[in-house]
Amino acid sequence: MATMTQSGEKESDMTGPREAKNLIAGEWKDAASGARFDSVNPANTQEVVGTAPDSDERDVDAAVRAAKAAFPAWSKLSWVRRGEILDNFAQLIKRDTEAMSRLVTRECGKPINEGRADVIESLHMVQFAAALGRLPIGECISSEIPEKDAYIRRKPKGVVACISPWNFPMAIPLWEMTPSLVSGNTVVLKPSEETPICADYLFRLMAEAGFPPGVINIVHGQGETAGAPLVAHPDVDVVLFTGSYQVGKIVQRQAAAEAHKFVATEMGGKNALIVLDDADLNIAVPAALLSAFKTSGQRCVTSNRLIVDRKLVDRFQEQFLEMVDRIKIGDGLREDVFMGPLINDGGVKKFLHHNAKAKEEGATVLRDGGALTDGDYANGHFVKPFVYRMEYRPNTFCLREEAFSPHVAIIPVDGVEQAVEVYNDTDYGLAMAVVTEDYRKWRYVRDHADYGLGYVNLPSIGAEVHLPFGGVKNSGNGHPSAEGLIDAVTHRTAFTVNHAREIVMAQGLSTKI
Ligand code: UN1
Repeated sequence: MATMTQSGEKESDMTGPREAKNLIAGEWKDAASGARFDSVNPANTQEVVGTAPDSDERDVDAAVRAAKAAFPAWSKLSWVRRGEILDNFAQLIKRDTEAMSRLVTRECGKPINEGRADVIESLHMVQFAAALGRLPIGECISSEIPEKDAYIRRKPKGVVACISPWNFPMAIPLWEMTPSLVSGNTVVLKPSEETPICADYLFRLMAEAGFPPGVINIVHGQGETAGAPLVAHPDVDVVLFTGSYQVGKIVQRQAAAEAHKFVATEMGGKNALIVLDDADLNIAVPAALLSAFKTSGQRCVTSNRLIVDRKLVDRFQEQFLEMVDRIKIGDGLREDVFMGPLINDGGVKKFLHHNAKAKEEGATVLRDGGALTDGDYANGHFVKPFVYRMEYRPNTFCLREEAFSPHVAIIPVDGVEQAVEVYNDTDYGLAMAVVTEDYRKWRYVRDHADYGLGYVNLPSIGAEVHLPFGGVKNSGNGHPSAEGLIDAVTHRTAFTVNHAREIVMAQGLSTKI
């Protein structure tokens, strides 16, 4: 018998394939070409989670036009009113949390606890943006001339194009969309082609929450045929991109073709956990496990490098491997699973390539992670952790390039200064965690390492939405996501009012005519 979820949907509807649609100007639509693509469960690729429109530039153009047409009325509403609609949306996420979490796990493979965390992070982002509707935004400042009042006001920029990845299929689209919406912009989302059904779920809730037609638009499809025309569209004012460095730099170049267009890119990382000689191993070992293997190493804040002081590296290694051997790998819907599958075949190939390179580069392999292909693993993209020890050498591929998989190096170092030197030897600079009891040492790391997100006695994962999320070097172009995006999607405009009966100029400028 079909059971009902809290949202009133039949359980059978939740587990059967769902049909995602584009939402353009308030109407649910197929792609102009009529083509569709499948989204499959990475734990069992024979299970089709749903299908989605394979859109092209015609659909993108219609969505951008709809967003542009909706902008004048939406931007004229008060921040408070827009925040109230976001609050409606937050209530719907609360209602559907469990169904959404299970969908995240089925569509991107993350274990159910991580599916729930993704949905909770989404809820937090919507709550944060809704609250912004009632917080003081902008500034009132004094002028040189007492009779003048000067203000800095935040104005929405217009149409915001959002391009989001599959690894946080609920949270990251909302990092991008909710600061844009509360500040008065309209949006077009092109979600990852790996997780269209999660994005469809979000849009069905947003439509139910009462966003007016054209304010929120979604166009499903592939990067080249739907993402590229969206980035290039002349009526797009802002592009918010979260994804790989390789794609992000193309997006940056494409968006730069138009002077008015602003782009914020959030890209990869080759992050690290630094374990110093005085570290508490009861913190360092679990912090290493969480940093390396949550989401099967597929977070941009994953640590592929464990930089450990030589004085305790052997003890650390022994305890770390003992925990690695206890990791349960499998279908994430099982509550006891710690590591789900990789997202697709390309992810497995990348993992195996990085492992082979590490061997070539002289790694001492401690756990030889390969693909799991038998029994329960036969139809999914499952792999085992790859763990190796390696003495540091500059310009080593496996120590510098992001693997986006459970590929982990233990690198012995001598002291905090060398730890930071090794940490900085990559073109990325996203997340850094250090384990130490000594405030002088963490202060040294704080001031000399390149990162956007720094942690002490914690893993390198687990940022909260009311902080800016972003990195330096090739990890981003300096415009962080989540809280940080308000700066990207609004203009800070200066506005000055004269209350005198005559004109008095700043800088002593004469008004004599
Ligand atoms: C990502 O790594 O791709 O900080 C996003 C975290 C999460 C977001 C990660 N809040 O781990």
